Amino acid sequence: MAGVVVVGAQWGDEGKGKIVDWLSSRADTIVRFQGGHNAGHTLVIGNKTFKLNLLPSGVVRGGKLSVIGNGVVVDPWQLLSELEGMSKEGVSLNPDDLILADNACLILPWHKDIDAAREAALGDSKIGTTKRGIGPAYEDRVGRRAIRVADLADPAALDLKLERLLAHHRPLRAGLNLPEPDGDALKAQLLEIAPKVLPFARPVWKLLDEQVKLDRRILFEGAQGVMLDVDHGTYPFVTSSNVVAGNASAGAGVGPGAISYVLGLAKAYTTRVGSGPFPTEQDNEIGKRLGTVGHEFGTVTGRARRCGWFDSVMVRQACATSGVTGLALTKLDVLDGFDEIKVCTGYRLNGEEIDYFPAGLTDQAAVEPIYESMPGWKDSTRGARSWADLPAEAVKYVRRLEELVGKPCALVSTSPEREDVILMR
Ligand code: 2SA
Ligand code: MG
Repeated sequence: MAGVVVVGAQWGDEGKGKIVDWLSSRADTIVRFQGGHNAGHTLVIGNKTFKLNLLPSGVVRGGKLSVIGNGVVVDPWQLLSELEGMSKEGVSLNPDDLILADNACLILPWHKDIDAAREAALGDSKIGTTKRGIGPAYEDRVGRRAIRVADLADPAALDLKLERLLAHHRPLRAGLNLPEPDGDALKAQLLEIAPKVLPFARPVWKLLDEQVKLDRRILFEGAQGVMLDVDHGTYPFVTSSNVVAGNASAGAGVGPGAISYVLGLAKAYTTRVGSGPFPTEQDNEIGKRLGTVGHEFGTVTGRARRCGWFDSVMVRQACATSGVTGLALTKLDVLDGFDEIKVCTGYRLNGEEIDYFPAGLTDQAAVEPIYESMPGWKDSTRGARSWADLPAEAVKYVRRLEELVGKPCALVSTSPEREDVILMR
C-alpha cells in the first residue's frame, strides 16, 4: 500500500471510522481531504469510545501522523475542543502528531447561522444539513473571500479578508433576518485562538510530497459518502464538497499517482440521514428493525437515520465515480435473523428498466427499485473473523453483492470492535 483512499459508497455512516482505524495500524500518515465537522466517526477501542468529527481517525493511535488537508473546512473552535476532549481521554496531540493545512479555509460562526437560517426558511424542502456551516463555508471558499488558516498569523490580511467578507455577508444576513455581522468582534475572536491553532499549521502539500517520495504509506480518509458528493451525488440533497476518491488528490495537494488503491465502504443494507431520494427506503417495520439493531443514529446530530435494503445500483455508481478497487462490507450482523433479505438490482423509470441513478430531480423521485429476494440466516454473524464462521446464506449474500456491484469484497466487518473483521483476499 502506498496511497489508499477510503470512501463511503452510500450516503455516509458506512462505518468508516472503524475501518480507517483498522487500516491506520498499517499506515504512516492519515489524511482528511474534504468535509468538516459534519463527519462523525465513532471508534470503540477497548472500553473507550471516541467520537471524532474533525480530527482524522488516526489520532487515536500513537505514532501516526494525522493531517487535515486543504480540502477540509475547519472550524477552529471545534478543532480546539476536540483536541481538549482527546486530552481528557489521555491522548494529547502536539504539532508532531497533527498537521493542519495552512491553506485550509475556516468555518466561521457566521456560516453556522446562515446554514441554520436557510434550512429553517426551506421548511419541508430543507436539505437536512448538520447545521455546522459546511455549505456556507465552502461557498466563501469558491467565492474567493474565505479566511484561511494562514490568515490567522497576519492581522493585516485578516482586515482585508474581513472587509470582503462583510460586503458579502451584510446583505446576505439581512435577507435571512440575521443580526448584522460584527467584523471587529470576529477579528478579536480569531486572534484570540490564533496562538493555539497556528502551531499545527504547515504546508501540507510539501510534507506529503516528501512522504510520497519516501514511499510512506498514506491513508486518505473520506467523510460522508459518494452519493452525497456535490457533483456525483443526489444533488441538491448532498454536502458541499466532492466526496469521490479523486478529491483526495486535490484536497490534500498530492498528484493522482500517489493513490494506488480505493477502498469503498458499504453497509450490508442502506441508511441515509437528511432529506433526498432513497429508492430502497423501508419506512415500515423492516426499516425500524434495521435502525434499532444497527443503532442508526447520527453521531453528529443524533438524528435517526432512514433505513432500507442494499441498493446495488447506487453502490455500483459510487464505485464507478470513485474508481473503487475493492469493497469493505460493514454491519453484516445487523441482517442476522431476517427470514428474507432483499437487494435492489435495478430501477424502473416510466415503465423502463435502467441500471443507473438519473441526474434529474423528477426522475430521481420517480425511480422504483427492482428487488431480488434472498434467504436470510438464523445463526449469528456477529464477531465472525473468518469466512468459515459465516452461515452459508451469509456467504451467498456477500458473493451476490460482489457480483451485482462488480467489485470484489476485500473485507467484511461483523461488529464495531476493531478486530472483528474478515479478510477476504
Ligand atoms: P451538510 O451539513 O451541509 O454536510 O449536510 C448536507 C447533507 O449531507 C449529509 N451529511 C451526512 N450524512 C451522513 N452522516 C454525516 N455525518 C454525521 C455522521 C451525521 C449526523 O457521520 O454520523 O450525525 O447526523 C453527514 N454529514 C453530512 C446531511 O445529512 C445532508 O443530507
Ligand atoms: Mg458517521
